[in-house]
Amino acid sequence: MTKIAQGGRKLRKNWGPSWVVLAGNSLMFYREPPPPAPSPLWAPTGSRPESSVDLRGAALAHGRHLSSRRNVLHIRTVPGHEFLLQSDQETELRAWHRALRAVIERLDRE
Ligand code: I3S
Repeated sequence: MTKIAQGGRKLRKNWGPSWVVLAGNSLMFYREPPPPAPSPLWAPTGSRPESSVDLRGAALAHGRHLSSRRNVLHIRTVPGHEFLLQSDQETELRAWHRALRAVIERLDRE
């Protein structure tokens, strides 16, 4: 994962591994895999995502024009935060694309 814009302002890419959790209307990025909740290890600071975005109104696109990597998905949120997700497994990225599209479409209908 790399963030490429914050509030419409372009950021320098910084690719790194991320644990990505789709929960409700949010997509959350963790540095470490979150322990299964409820867990005594689930301390407030330890469980805080590195970043989290509201998917309402977000746009998804193939990221081929934004990266030389294969299987890249571009996410742009309403406040102008932009992310690239990449997986070596095409099927994994397709699954992410489908899951995110389903949430965004559900939110569009509300
Ligand atoms: O879109 P860019 O600028 O070609 O992205 C590459 C750079 O971020 C590069 O770092 P430097 O800014 O230090 O050159 C990264 O190492 C590359 O991974 C980025 O390109 P890809 O195609 O991997 O997204």
